[in-house]
Amino acid sequence: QDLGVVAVGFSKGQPKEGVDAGPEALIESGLLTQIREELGYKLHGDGKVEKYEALIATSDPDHRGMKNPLTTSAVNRKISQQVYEHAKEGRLVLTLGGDHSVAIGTVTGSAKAARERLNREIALIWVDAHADINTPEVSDSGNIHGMPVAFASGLAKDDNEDFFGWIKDDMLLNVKKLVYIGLRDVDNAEKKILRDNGIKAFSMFDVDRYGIGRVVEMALAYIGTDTPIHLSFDVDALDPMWAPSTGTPVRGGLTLREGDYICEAVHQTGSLVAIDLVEVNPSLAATEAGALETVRAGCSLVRCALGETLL
Ligand code: DIR
Ligand code: MN
Ligand code: MN
Ligand code: MN
Repeated sequence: QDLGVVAVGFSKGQPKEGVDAGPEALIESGLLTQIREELGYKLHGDGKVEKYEALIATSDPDHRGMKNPLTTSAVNRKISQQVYEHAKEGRLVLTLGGDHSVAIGTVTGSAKAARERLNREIALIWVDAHADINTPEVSDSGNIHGMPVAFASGLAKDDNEDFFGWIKDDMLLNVKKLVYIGLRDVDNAEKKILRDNGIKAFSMFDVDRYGIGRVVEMALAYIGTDTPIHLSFDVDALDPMWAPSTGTPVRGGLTLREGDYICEAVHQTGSLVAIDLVEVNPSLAATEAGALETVRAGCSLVRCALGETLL
């Protein structure tokens, strides 16, 4: 199968440096080689990490409380185009982040391609400790990595093309096709957005209550069959025991096996069209071993989503 790879060295959706080095660490540990040689995918894209230097604004003042809004908008506009171009060729698209703001680009790109190529709306499975659905007005932090679902679904919008106004209707995610797994640190304003919009969410409470097998079964049943699936996996969905080297770790998360299981089950549907693996920040762990463990966990998730572990 053909796999489009987009390696995004971007960190300005949040304040901590180093998450832009995530894709390089994943690739250096051999991820793309394994995908090519052991899993047999044909890779498209040059495998180089993009830094989008030409798109970094020299002056980027806050807009509606958002930090680095011009740069984050411009970089995501480019990512959206890159993902769209792979997806419209029928390639499965793998995006390595970078902070989770990059999903504004990935989700809008795959939503547009699925409408054009398959005449379908995508479903989005968002695996994360956080809901990332703040609008600029309700966000406490102003960090755009806490807003990607709002922008990708049209819950947040802006008329100005320089501030995400480039997101047109044919690029939008239908919130009825969104399902969360792993939530445990959701802001009050986000809880209200989830309630008001009837958004399907499985928190860690549900994982404990039903077990990961039934949670994924319910999530996939909610999406329905014959729907292209975009999987956006924030490595902080995993417990810090497995993925300590990330910007906003939250205890009480998924085990590595539970994360891998989600990826395996989504692969098994045969409907996967795009995968994001984000928020691996090799510079944040207390020990070098912690950074290495996080990279290994990220690689494991991606390989599972590509079918490695299924017999
Ligand atoms: C918080 C933290 N909800 C915010 N969000 C994220 O800044 O909006 N941390 N995404 O990873
Ligand atoms: Mn998160
Ligand atoms: Mn929070
Ligand atoms: Mn996230």
